[in-house]
Amino acid sequence: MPKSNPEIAELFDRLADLLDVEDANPFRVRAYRNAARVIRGESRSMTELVESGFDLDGLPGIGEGIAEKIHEIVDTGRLSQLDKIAKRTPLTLSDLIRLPGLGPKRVKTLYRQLNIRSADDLRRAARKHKIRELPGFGETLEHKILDALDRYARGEHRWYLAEAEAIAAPLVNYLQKLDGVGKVTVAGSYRRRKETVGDLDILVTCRKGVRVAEYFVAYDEVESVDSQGDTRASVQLESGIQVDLRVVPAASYGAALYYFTGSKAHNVAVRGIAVKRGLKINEYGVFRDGERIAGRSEKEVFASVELPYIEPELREDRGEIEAARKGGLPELVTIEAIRGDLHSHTNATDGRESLESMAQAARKRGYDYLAITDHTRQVQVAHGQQPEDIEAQLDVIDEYNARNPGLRLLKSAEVDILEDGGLDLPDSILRRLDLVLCALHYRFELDRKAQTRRLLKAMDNPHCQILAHPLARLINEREPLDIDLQRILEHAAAAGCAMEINGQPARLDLPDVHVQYARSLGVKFVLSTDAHSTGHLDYMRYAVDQARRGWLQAGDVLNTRPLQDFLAALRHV
Ligand code: DGT
Ligand code: CA
Ligand code: CA
Repeated sequence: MPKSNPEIAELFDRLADLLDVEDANPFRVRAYRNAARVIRGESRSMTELVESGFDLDGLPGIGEGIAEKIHEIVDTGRLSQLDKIAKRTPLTLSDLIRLPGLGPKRVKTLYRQLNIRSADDLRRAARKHKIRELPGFGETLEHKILDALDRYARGEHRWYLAEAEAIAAPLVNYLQKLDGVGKVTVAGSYRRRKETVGDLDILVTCRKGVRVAEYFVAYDEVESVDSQGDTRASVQLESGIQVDLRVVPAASYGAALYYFTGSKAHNVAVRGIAVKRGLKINEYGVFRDGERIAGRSEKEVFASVELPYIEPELREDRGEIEAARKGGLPELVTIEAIRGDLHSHTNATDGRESLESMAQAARKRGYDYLAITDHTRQVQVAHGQQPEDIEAQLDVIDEYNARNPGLRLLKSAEVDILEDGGLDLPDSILRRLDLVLCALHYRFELDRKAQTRRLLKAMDNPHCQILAHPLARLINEREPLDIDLQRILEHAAAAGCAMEINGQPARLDLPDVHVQYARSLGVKFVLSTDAHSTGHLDYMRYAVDQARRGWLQAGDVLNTRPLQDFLAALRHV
């Protein structure tokens, strides 16, 4: 089974982690991490590039040695150097690195100072409060580690939706290849487009007698089979994700799809309505007095309880059933409605590609506009630009626009929000921008009062038109800011400052539930990718997914508007 780019990148990340714990040459470690980032951001498939004879070491950050390793992974599915190191490292140590709050540096400390080699060692040490005494750890982290260990022990790791997609796509493809198979659909939280998924739930219809479960467990990536029957099977893949398979007859497909799409809370609520009408809904159909009256399609199932079709993204029992009853369901925004991307980086800061390449890629997607939002000076880790560099970039953009009609590049910057709530560019430059995006990149740990004040103050600057990734969280890695979000959203609504829904798979910020609430306050939104390469422009669909889960319609999203309309709809000084 060919490895996807995220899977290949993962191998390089693991290699970097393990070498790091071993105190290997930091330049090597960095080179592997860098390679992982490049591979993850590459829009073309590594496997296809290798197979077409493409010269990989032409890619930025990929030298000859790494190119060879990519070839090895594509050819054999493995990375022998990683296997070798994994063998001499206590295997569980490499798993500890992935716990939230840990990482190679801290795992190295645990290993060196307390000889911790496994999750059990770690739990024991934490319970004896030995962890909090280590330099750079502390009591909060000790609690966090214990929590993470509990979740880990219960097998509750959650996967980014984007990771789940990279794993599901080839599996769906494989299932479809079996003769006699009809529909193959991934249901569950995946179909509801939740920001993370716990496992994959796959539904298959087929001709009578086709042995789908048998074929499923023979999939190359299956590591272990937890259970297997004629119409169902549960397996764990090598990536660690669990997959549940259900085989259903076409006559029950709609009912099964409805049931396994969930959410459980939504299903329970709808089943309650059915019971009041003397109906029974289960995964086989809708029944009255034992007779099946619906089940072939989801529409039929909804119709049996006199509800219109409810989109999967809304099925969370967060008001959708009542809205459906009253004919008040939102008409959800779609990816086709998006006219431009408002958050992108070039190689002037931490992006990988030139301004021209980014513009070209946006043009290819059919966008009307693309905002170039490189970092400002405060964000040194991302090579933030000095004000004079930004001004020079604005001239380049003007020239580009003069030479290239069609797509309009918007002059912008991702202006850093300083610790006191000030903005990292003088008003004289802010005035020259078509669009001002503001975001917070350091001092994430300020207390609620100070952090709230910081964001309110930033929005008080009338130039601040969009607050980007407002919670600054990284899923599975960094907690959201501790802020009084209600106050901030009310302030944003009053000031006309738009909230971003950032499409990066680990960000998805603002998150869905807050989006739904913010919408009720009249907050406006923009959907953006925060692209650091042309490939990342594809992340727009993840932003759209979360917007839909937050009940947004095209009218709630400013970048569904044509350029002039869009610019006019932004807050103005
Ligand atoms: P996940 O996997 O944690 O991201 O979330 P889901 O929603 O995919 O949950 P999962 O995989 O446990 O189950 C898939 C769907 O199957 C779920 O959304 C609704 C349905 N389901 C599972 N167990 C039950 C149950 O006990 N009652 C009902 N009504 N539905 C269930
Ligand atoms: Ca699931
Ligand atoms: Ca499941």
